[in-house]
Amino acid sequence: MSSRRGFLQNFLAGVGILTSVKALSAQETSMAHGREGILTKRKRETAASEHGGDIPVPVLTPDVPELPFRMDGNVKEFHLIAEPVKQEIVPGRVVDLWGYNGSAPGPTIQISKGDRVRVIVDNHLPEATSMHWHGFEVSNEMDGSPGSSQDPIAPGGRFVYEFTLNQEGTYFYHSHMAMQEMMGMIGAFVMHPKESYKPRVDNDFVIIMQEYAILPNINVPNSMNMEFNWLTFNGKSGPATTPLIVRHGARVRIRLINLGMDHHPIHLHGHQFVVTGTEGGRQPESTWGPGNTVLVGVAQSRDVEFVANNPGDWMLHCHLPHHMMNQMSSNVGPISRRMGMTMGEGMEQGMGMLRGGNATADENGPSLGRGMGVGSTAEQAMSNSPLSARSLMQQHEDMPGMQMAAPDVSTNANSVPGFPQDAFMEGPMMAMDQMVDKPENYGLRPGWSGFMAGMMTFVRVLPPDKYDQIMELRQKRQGKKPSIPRMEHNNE
Ligand SMILES: [Cu+2]
Repeated sequence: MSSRRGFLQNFLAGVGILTSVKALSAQETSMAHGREGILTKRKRETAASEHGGDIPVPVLTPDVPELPFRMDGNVKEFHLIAEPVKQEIVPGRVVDLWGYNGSAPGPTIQISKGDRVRVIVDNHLPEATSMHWHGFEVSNEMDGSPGSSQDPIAPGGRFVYEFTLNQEGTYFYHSHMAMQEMMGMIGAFVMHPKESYKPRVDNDFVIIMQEYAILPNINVPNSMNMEFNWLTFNGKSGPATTPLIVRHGARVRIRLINLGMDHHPIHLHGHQFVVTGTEGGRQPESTWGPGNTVLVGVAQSRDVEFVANNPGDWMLHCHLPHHMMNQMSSNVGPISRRMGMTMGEGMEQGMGMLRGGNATADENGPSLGRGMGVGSTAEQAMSNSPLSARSLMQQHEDMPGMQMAAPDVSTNANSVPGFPQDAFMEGPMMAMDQMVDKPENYGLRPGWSGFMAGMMTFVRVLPPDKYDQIMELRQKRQGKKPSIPRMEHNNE
């Protein structure tokens, strides 16, 4: 079998088409003998024999499509279209972003070390763009630096990039126009080694972190704002993020990519991991030390690996408290009802430099950190004002699918300074299990979705029977929906 065919099979396995059948038979055998160790060994042998070598498993980017390619001679040809996209961050919250091929972040590209790669970039945006290949060791004219290495790509224009890639690791592509980056214009570009690393991983995931400032009743991000209220993993905020599903005992790699204005300390529950790679590629094993939180700085990537030896539904999230929120903003009702206090007072206030009063005072609270007056609007003069549970629940009656259980608050709550903090932002009132129902969520504890927001997802470490159940459900769903990358142009 040619290695190209092998790679195609790997691709398909990665999107769940071939996975279950192969892994299952090996797995069933091993479980019958009750020996976990054999499972991994057999899977490796199966993969090695069927793919004609120890080829790395393809990456899976939950909630983001795979970019298909076609072979033109020995060149892998990809086609990216920079364009405005409608992105549903959580059920009912559709926003106007800019991305690639209908998605923000753009589709994931996977290649193997040594590949000759061509990427046709079309610009369907209303202004010029550029495409930078972040960390690529390519010739200067292929770097995508607007003005210096090439002219920007005009609206309606096209630029064809071509290079041979002799690197390995977690790279990405992005617009090199700064404000466009904050509209969503990034995608993962994974360069696989020819032979998988040792120890070999069973699952390989990509998570791209993005952040947007999109106030209520507005659909377009304020790309100048420095306080973000929508934080996403792969274009979704919790609970709409799709959990990473792994089998108990599997070795797992997660590739974390950050392109925004903030750094994100990504934390995994229940396990220790090691950082095995950066945006510069693989790190030597001598540098691997245990941790459970990795800081992914702006323009960086971090690969972490761990053995999923602890069964359960484990949170994986950014640990900045404000990044575990959805639609984080001050009380917003008056925006639609009356003129309130102007937001975005000026640059000093916008960046949090106070010249009078305290941070939560009436004169500062609503405007603090809300940008430099651009896209500013009005809101009530208190940032965390006491709320009536009843009125909030009445508002929720307009939102079909919300579970609307009563919040658990004491009768004197409104007399306690500081109340409310999380009472109306997470918990039973925010639960929407049904609205985000999907195979990967099957079997989660009822009400789970009320506590997942922003940059939060799960690593679900599942016993074999539950793992297989979810894989079957996922296969059924994929049979109905054409969410599979089109591979028909791949010349065999
Ligand atoms: Cu964060």
